[in-house]
Amino acid sequence: ALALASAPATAQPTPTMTPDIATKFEWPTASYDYVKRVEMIPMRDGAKLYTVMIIPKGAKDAPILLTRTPYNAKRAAERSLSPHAAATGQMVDEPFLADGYIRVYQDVRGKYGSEGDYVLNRPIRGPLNDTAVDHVTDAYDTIDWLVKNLKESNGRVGITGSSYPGFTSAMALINPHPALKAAVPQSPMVDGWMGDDWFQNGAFRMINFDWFTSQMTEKGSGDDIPRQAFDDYDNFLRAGSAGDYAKAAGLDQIPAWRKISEHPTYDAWWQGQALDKILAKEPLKVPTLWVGALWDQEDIYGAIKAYQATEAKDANNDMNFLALGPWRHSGVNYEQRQLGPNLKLPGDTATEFRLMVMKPFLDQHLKTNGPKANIPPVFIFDSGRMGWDRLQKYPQTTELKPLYLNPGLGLSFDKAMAKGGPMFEEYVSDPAKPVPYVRRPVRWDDQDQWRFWLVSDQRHVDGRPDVLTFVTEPLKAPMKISGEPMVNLFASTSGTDSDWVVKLIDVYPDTVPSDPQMGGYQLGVAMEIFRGRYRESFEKPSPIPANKVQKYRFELPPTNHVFKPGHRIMVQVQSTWFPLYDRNPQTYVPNIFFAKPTDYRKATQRIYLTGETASSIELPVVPLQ
Ligand code: PG9
Repeated sequence: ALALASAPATAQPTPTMTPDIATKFEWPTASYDYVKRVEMIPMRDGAKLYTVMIIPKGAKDAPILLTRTPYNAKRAAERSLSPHAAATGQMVDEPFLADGYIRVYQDVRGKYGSEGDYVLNRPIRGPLNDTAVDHVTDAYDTIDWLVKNLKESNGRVGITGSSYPGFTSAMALINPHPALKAAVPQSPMVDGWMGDDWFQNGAFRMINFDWFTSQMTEKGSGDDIPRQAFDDYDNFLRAGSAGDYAKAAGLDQIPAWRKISEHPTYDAWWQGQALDKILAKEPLKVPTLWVGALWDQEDIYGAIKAYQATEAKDANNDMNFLALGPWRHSGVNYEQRQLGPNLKLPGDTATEFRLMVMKPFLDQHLKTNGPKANIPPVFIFDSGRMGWDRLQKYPQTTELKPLYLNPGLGLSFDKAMAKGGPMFEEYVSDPAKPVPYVRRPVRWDDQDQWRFWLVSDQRHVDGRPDVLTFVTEPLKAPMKISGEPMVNLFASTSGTDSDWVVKLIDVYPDTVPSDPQMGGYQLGVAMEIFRGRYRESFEKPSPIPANKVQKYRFELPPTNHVFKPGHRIMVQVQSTWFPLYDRNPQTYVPNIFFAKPTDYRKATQRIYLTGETASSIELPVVPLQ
């Protein structure tokens, strides 16, 4: 006979009009394979920081992996509301939680559940921070609490996270707590003026404005800036200067924007916050694996520069490690099989990295008697060969070989001689019609457009009258570069200020039978902008003398790339990259944030190609392995 389910006997039936929202609700978690513990951890100044701990049930002698984030610790620790630990943390956490690690997420002070004041990129205590606390002390106090209060732990802590959490990971390395045994800062924000989120060589990354409102209009999540038009190219262009755009969007109410707009140059304020400079002072005390991405659209600078700054004092080459993967910003923590609609990778390179390098590295240092990891000092992807290289150092060479921009829009290792005076190519840069950085419409809320724009086909601007394109013949033999190429541009402008954008591009053969959509593809290998007013000093900008040849020397982002036979090498030069960067008015003004509409003027730009003023890109050419 069927047993009929019967309602549990209650003393009184629930009255119909009882409000139906539970007064208190808790998931029954008895069967879960982990415990989630939430604590407000006290810091030395009394502020308490919201901290979530995912503790596998039965954990003992367990390593701890910590992330300190401004992006909502509670949410980070609940990717899914699952009974399984491995599904509740982020994708990157799966193998750690499955292996018994304790995973900890904490809101930085002043954000989401944490008390205290939020200061964007809170500087270390000293001239820029007269409080008793910074991310150094907050990391220290947190680690101290964790090892004293988590009886399941083995007292060994690692710290990791990407971007802002990469920055807080790097901060923990300064006067580290003795229980901090390893760090994996991923795409850390290291120098916001030189090359991470806010500026690149002094050109302002205007596209970031939504970050101010989404992060700093509320303690929790704010919104993006409302848009007039569908295309952000129109929205930013109509606004005028970056300052005008910010004002119209109400950003003057946000202190972080006011501070940034008051510091347009690389002054003591920016220099005092540059983490690579701070980290360079002392040898690393904690084994550190710096992780960067070759196509990082937000923080392409931090990982490589922090690695280079700390490498000098790594006498035995056993504390400081570098990994550069074929990824977008923070892509290391997700799947990376393909970048954008076209560029295919040989598999899920990010998961492969996490399992082959990151996990063994942390296991070695965090597990009790952790097994030695088989990890080279530098693990870097070759973005032409499409495979990993294991290197002893990076860059592989400091000897650079100039590839010259030749008359007739050629590109070769031969310098052209001046015949009857220097030769040049010219274009007119018009701030009223700036070169778009992606094919329009430009949409900040199109996550894929933003995330993968660095690999987008540069044919979308090739042929524009304000973009010069120099190209080699198809290569007969492979050529490998491994290091940071150096731009050596000799240029004049008819204005008194100017931006220079230089892109090193791999042009695929006309036909790629195995992957037809890659036929003729123009893949950016390393691309950078330089604001001309800083050619002599980043601290003290100066007007450019009109129509006089000036030398602009600046580094491109890191490369590790084989240009294959049949491919061609291309260099594109232009003077706007919009609205990723604010427009240079091309007339010298004290602060470009507040340029007036009449300051924006067309300019004739000349790139010099011969003799003493032969422009080139100096390449770190290395033998093929
Ligand atoms: N790139 C972001 C950021 C870091 C630091 C400051 C501001 C923004 C991030 O992804 O966290």
